[in-house]
Amino acid sequence: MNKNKKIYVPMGADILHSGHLNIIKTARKYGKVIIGLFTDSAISEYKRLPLINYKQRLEIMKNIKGVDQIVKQETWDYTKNLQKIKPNYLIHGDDWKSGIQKKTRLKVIKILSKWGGKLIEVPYTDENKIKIDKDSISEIFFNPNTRVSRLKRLINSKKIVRFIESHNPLTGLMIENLKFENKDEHREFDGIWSSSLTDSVSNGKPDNQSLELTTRISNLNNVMEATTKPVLFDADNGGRIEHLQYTIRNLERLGVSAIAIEDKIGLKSNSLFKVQNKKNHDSVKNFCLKIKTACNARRSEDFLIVARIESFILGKNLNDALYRAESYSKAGADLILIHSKQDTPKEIFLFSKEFKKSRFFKPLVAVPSTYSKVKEKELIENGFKVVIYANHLLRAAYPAMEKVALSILKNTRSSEAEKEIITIKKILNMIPSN
Ligand code: SPV
Ligand code: MG
Repeated sequence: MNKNKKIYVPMGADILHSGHLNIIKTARKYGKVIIGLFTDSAISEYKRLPLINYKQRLEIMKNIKGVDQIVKQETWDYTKNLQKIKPNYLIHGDDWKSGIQKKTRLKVIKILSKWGGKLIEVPYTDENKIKIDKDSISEIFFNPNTRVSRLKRLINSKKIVRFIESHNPLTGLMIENLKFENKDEHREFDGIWSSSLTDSVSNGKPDNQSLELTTRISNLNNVMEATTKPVLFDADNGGRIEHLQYTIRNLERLGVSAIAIEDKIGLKSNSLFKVQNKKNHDSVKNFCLKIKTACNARRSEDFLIVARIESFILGKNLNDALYRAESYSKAGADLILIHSKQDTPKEIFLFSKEFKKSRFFKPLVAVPSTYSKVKEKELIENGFKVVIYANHLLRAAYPAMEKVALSILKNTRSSEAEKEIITIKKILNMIPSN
């Protein structure tokens, strides 16, 4: 080993296996091993958040034989670290010759060549071949406590955290596994929105709390069981303040990551209805008390309280919304959901522009149901950290089912509908143990 030579080894090292150790062993033969340990944010740019957080991974790495130094690798672009360290070699698995990382590879070769550095590629170790049983590993890591914390970790790691509604375990499973990938991007839903609207409607009830909280939580339990992603629970106005602590504890025990409570009182009606009763706006004082009660009830600081402002929904102005945002933030809210039923994001962007100036600023949540043309990039640019697609799966399912049912009525058989529906085998295969 030549200690004057520097070897850069980028690594996520979430679950260490013999593949990682082989790379380190190979690197040692060439010289001093410098691990570029990916941060949670770097990993979540392209992959799911690691099971083990950066701090823990760092601690493990420090104790691996043959590792001389560890540096933070904050993006998938190695340029900054390479230019600083000027390693003689970079070692990487040979799996990046195609796919998302192909461009990075070419860039690495070019940068290294500036000081005569070389890329060494070792055969990639397929985790499946070394019998890593991801399910049993997940079981160790996905206990309700670690699940609760994942939303906070995502918020700290990602530019935007993407939620979509799920109203039953099967939709939850779909959200769990769905991915979009092209040559330089990877996208998936980060979490599940447990919507009062879609829960109520899919149970044949209006969105006015006639579907009781206990029933919603008990249904949610089944969604929690089938999934691992963070859940944000829509608790309407949180119910009676005296009951709120029990709701919070119940949710936390299930592994839910956050509760959204809205500043409305009286008989609840859905926020997207045209006609709203201004009198149904809670007082700032009372709602702050609710937030404080919620904060005091939680066992873990990682369980997040989302305060939802209904000022724009109820026809109030920007000043009202801003005053509430600052007050709710001071009361302890972790995130502010600013709701709107306009068809453009104009009013919420005016709000975020002003709120960003406040020293009580908290990350913002958007629910672009009516202003659906807005792109996530614009939300990011305007200070939003969470986006919720609040009702889309239920709205997608209903017309599809109606079309098939109508086709059966029309044709007095189901054959014509076959092309519209998935096979029984596929639907059964959605359930992991099948
Ligand atoms: C829900 O999905 O239940 C919501 C969002 O609370 S909204 O329907 O816009 O009120
Ligand atoms: Mg709701």
